[in-house]
Amino acid sequence: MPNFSLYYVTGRSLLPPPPSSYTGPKEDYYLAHLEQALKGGVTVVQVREKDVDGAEFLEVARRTKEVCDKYDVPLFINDRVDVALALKCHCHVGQTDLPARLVRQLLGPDALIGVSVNTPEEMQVVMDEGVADYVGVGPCFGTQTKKNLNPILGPRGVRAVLETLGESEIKAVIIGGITPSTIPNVLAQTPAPLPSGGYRALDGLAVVSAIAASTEPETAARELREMFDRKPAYP
Ligand code: TZP
Ligand code: MG
Repeated sequence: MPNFSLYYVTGRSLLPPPPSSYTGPKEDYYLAHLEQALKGGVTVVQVREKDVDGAEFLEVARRTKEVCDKYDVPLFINDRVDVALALKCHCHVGQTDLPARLVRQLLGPDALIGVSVNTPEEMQVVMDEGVADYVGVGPCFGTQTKKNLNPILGPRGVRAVLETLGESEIKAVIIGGITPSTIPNVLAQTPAPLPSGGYRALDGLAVVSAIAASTEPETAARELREMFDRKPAYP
């Protein structure tokens, strides 16, 4: 199972203009920016590009995979099981995409599958199905990045989902408004006490704009990663 500590979901429309030090083709700046983020400590990448389709999406995903392979970082494709299959990538689906069970049938036992979860009830369904390797829990906070946002959970809502997850082996990352200023509260308030006496805490932080919109993606990723890795240990 990969290390989910810093999960970067791409969003090319959020990228800043290339700096003057960048001399490559403008359309390739996305890849140079991604590579910096990987150097800074991103551990998992998801291609999520809502405004491209068809051959263009496939090409973005293919080139993203080349960069991720170089850093030995797993790549998830958002929504598009066909593209995940074609490129031998992992796949992330939301509640209204293809059902995780079908995604598993199509991708086989070795692929990793992630599912978005907004409520304890949705978390329970994912656990009963037994197909997903991890869940993306959110949105924790408000965000401009996603249209048609589900109800905002806040750290308490995320903790309720983690309580349902309990001691399950399914990993959990948090998404939605995760930035260096929100992370301290997230890390302090989300661990869910378990009947056994321990805590169920997050396995990682998922971000779009905190990295995608940064002019210094390596520094941004390093800061996020360090904040997560420094989190207090729960008994
Ligand atoms: N799913 C729930 S919130 C969100 C997604 C894809 C967007 C998160 O973006 P940001 O910029 O990290 O708030
Ligand atoms: Mg989706």
